[in-house]
Amino acid sequence: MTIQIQGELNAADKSFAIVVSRFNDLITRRLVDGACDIITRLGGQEDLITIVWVPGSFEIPLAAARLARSGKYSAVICLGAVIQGSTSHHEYINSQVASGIMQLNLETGVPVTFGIITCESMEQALDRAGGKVGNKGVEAATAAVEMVNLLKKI
Ligand code: INI
Repeated sequence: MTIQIQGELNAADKSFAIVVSRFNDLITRRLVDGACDIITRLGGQEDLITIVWVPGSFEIPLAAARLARSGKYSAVICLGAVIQGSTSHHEYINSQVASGIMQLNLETGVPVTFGIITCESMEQALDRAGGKVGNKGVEAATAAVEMVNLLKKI
């Protein structure tokens, strides 16, 4: 018989840090709302959620690193919105932020989830911030809850 292990979607008594970019805050505020809403719906407490605002997505990994290493949080949830412009600027931000966040997961052992929308237009971003394609903040927070519980078992 196979052994199958997965993390429960139970956020009770867990503390979460949310790092969120102020750049494109029309979008990122919706991601924060989605993340906080799902954490409390999964049994988490609002007073165990800390929200840290940074200027732009590029600054997310440094703040997330400080939070992950502090030992105060069960998981760190990273939220941002990088919308493609007329130059390749966004590509540098996306690749650096994604690899910075992955590196933090492996170095700290603390789940650091990726809720950064990377898309071509404001319309696509709105679709992913509570519109017709869901909410990346909800996804990233749900993944954080699941990983915290999974890591306790393996
Ligand atoms: N930051 C974002 O979060 N999203 C963007 O779309 C974006 N664009 O397009 O420029 C952006 N730029 C700012 C960047 O994250 C840094 O804050 C800035 O370069 C200072 O380090």
